[in-house]
Amino acid sequence: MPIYLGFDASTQGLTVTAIETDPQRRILFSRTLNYDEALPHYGTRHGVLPHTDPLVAFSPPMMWAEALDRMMAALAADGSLDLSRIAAVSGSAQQHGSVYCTALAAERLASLDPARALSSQLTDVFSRSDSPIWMDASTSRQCAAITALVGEDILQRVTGSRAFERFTGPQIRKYAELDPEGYARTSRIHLVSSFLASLLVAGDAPVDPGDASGMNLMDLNTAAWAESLVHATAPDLERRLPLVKPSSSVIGTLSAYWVQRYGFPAARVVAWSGDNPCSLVGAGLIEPGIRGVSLGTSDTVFAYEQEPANDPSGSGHVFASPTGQFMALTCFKNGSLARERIRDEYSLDWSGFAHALRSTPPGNRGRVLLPWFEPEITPLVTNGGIRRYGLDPDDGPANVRGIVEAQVLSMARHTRWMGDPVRRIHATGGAAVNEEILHILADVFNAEVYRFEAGNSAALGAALRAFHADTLTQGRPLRWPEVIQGFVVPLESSGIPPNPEHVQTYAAVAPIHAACESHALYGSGDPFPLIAAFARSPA
Ligand code: XUL
Repeated sequence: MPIYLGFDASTQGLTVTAIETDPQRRILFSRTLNYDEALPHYGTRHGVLPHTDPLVAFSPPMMWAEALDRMMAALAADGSLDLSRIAAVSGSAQQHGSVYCTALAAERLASLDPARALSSQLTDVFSRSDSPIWMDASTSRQCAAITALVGEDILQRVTGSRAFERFTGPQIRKYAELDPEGYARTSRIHLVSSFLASLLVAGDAPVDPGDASGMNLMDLNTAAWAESLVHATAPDLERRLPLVKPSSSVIGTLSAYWVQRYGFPAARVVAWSGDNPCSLVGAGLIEPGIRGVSLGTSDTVFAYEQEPANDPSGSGHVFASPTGQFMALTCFKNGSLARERIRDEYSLDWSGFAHALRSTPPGNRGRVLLPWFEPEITPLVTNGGIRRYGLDPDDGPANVRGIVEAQVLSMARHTRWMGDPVRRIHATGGAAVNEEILHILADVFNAEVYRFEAGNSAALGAALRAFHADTLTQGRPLRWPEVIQGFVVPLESSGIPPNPEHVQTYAAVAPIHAACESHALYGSGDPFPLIAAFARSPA
């Protein structure tokens, strides 16, 4: 009876989910380690190192290694899992972040001593001790330089995205420009996913096309590095990049370190991927017409695509899907941390937050709060700061409704390019437990919203990918609907239908929200007459 493990190294913590597929399909175990709480010696806040420049966001790669070591120790110590049944392991990680390794990394990994903690053996493997992560927005200059060399149209057509500040290519260019010596000392640049996979196999892991599509370096059609992009990014880059291998590749087995230190079997390790491609699987998006909405540190909206279809506005992305097709994705940076800021500003807990949503009218009387505490990815906002339109800062409940409505209206408007009428929404991520937020999703998108047992769809998706690859290796491949069956089952209490009256309200509020956004970003027409007209209209 095999067990499959799926890890998810997110911005704020590391989760592991264990599943069994036989005799019954079920989640056996799930645990999360929060970086700030469990590893305070790294000094992170929400998993990110404090920095004076609001555009910069770095995390220590050593912290991710130590978290993995701790989690493997916790799995072994727990006693509820029969480790000997673990057949395959895979993982998911926050996308775009990069880990810079020296030539010593291969040597150190090949000779790990099971008697000593992992982190104490990695002290000289990094050419830089910090990793730029997806929240970093400090590479506008590099994006412009790469775009000038390659052309925006080609960038978007070849890689699925125009140049984005958080994407790995512009980050590598910045490092090569600002610290050419450090860059010269770097012999391998990993993504967070391939770095953690490398630790499991004690070797040099490849990246999968799903995560590699977040780099501005891979040709989406061939799943290989695009030569023109690699050249436009940094000198002599190709030899520093990992191989790109299909998502279902078995890349090795758990190394002697894990076997001898904790008693794991030499289980197959399957290529890791990005959190969004893994969520696509874990949220059951293996057919068109469904939208995934992940309410996490970042809020993302994603969809399965048979063929790549680019966002004409340039703010969305096409990534490769681990199932072999494509995924459309738009990322909103001000997700859960922005909701938390409002919750804290009005001294609420989450149940008080939900109560505020219940006690205020849909549409918020036309008043709008733009939630850009941090510089925003979609729409592009370079100077953070929230904006209120018609909202009294002292009115806590209205501000709570204001932030959630603005987030969801923004999601709906900026993801229309994904095509296919939305039949249903699969909601995942921490905030998906809040039913009031799901009602707003259902009403704004005019689609039924479902929730699932596994709160962390990325970790579940990684475990399901391990299962899929394992059966493939054994010559009895399963189709994806068979892989997810029994795991991606809507919770009984979910299935929130849109309320037709509220759908109409949001159809009327959407242009007001759009006008506020244009006013805040481009100084276009004053939206107050629209707000006043809405407030006067019969309820
Ligand atoms: C996607 C993105 C985020 C990170 C967060 O493009 O930047 O969703 O993957 O984990």
